[in-house]
Amino acid sequence: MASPLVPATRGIVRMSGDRVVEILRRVELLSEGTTDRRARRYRACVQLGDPFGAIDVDVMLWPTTRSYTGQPSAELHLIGSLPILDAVVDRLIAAGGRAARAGEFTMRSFLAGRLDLPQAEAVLGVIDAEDPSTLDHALEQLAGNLSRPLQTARGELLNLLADVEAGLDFVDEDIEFIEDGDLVDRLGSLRSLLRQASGQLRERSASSSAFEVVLRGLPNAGKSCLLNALTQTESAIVTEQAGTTRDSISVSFELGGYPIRVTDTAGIESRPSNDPDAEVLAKAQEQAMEAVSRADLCLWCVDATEEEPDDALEYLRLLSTQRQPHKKVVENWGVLTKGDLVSEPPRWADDLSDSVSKVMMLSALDGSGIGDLRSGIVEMAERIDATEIGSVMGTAARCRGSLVGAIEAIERAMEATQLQAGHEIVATEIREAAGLIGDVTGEVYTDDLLDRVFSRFCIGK
Ligand SMILES: Nc1nc2c(ncn2[C@@H]2O[C@H](COP(=O)(O)OP(=O)(O)OP(=O)(O)O)[C@@H](O)[C@H]2O)c(=O)[nH]1
Ligand SMILES: [Mg+2]
Repeated sequence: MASPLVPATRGIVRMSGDRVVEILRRVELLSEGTTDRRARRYRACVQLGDPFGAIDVDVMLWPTTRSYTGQPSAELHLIGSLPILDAVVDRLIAAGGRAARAGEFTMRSFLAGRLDLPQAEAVLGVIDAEDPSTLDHALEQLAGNLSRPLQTARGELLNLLADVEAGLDFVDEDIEFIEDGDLVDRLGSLRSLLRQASGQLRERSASSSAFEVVLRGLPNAGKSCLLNALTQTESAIVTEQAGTTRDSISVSFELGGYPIRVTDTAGIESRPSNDPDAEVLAKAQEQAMEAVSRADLCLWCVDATEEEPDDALEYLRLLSTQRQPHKKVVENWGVLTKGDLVSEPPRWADDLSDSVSKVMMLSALDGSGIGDLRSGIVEMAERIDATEIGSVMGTAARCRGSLVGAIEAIERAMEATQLQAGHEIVATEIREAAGLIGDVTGEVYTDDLLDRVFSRFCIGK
């Protein structure tokens, strides 16, 4: 069954295999004489007996191998009642069908060469997607806009490899199938193509699956200063005046190989509605709240020089009772800012630890504690990544690793050609590069990789 096992208005039963046409005939969803080989959609009726009687079904039939799975297949669209769907599945099984195993549809499609590994993982991404941005990303990947240029590159590498290896067979006769200059040129253009693909991947993973860190706190707590120190940029304006930051500011960078995005927000503040700044301030708070709802990690900044930061502590207490609905893992840490101005943590620091999972003191001015914050962020990104293996984020990281390896192998091949180190070495490097790209497009695959991808599909997908 392709539809989820919850009540819905329409249900879908999907079938694939050599006997689809035969089974449809047996349950009278296809009339005996039909031999049309084109894909088609038609309405028919299935007899389920008591208590359901006859049920209308929209049948979509792909009678030949030109289908998603590369086998004859069909989809039965009908009313979404679970007992009726179960009865239809039982009927099909009685007529010679068998229930699909988890991921079997996508697996068949993959084995038939209809999907490559990034696309198969993208199907998983679509199923797993928890928010619209992950879903968009998965759909984009499914459309194969990464796969096609990589397949072209791999094909071209295999052609080059064939030329180089052919030359090796005739080395005694001094016949060359490809000039060294030509070889270096063609490797060079492949390198540019792969660099472009790798850049695209980096951009994509930075925009949609970056680890999100959000800075919050009262006005003047030192959030903007911390953003600049953490990202080693001058992205945010810092002044002595409370209320400097209005629009949220995001900076993307990499830490320990992870794409991280830090967002600085306006200080927590509200004004009476007759205040001239009330409207812009309310909008700024909305923007900040939106950033918090996307956050993997929220850093609650409290000025360590404050005597009694009651407002900040009260806010944190409230916060500890809230949950972000879209994320599996979210953490809140307390950050005592301006640590260079105090000799020891303030006595209210203990109160903070009731509401957050970690408290740290740092100074954006002298840099103390910033290193610890960075390594804490990397540690958490690693932890999240480990729980999301096989997800879109994992795919992007894995693909990028292989592409970087392929680019390096191509560079070594170019160097070996220029140094006339021998075409055996050049061939080895080209083979390595083609293999690594093959890992990405799924043409070379290992059993455990396949298992990892397909075992996580739900049945019917
Ligand atoms: N000594 C010291 N001063 C700091 C530190 N961090 C920030 N400041 C000062 O604190 C003031 C406020 O810093 P900002 O970073 O603008 O504070 P903010 O939280 O972004 O403030 P708003 O944008 O107004 O909400 C500035 O005068 C900074 O120079 C620090 O680590 N040490
Ligand atoms: Mg600021």
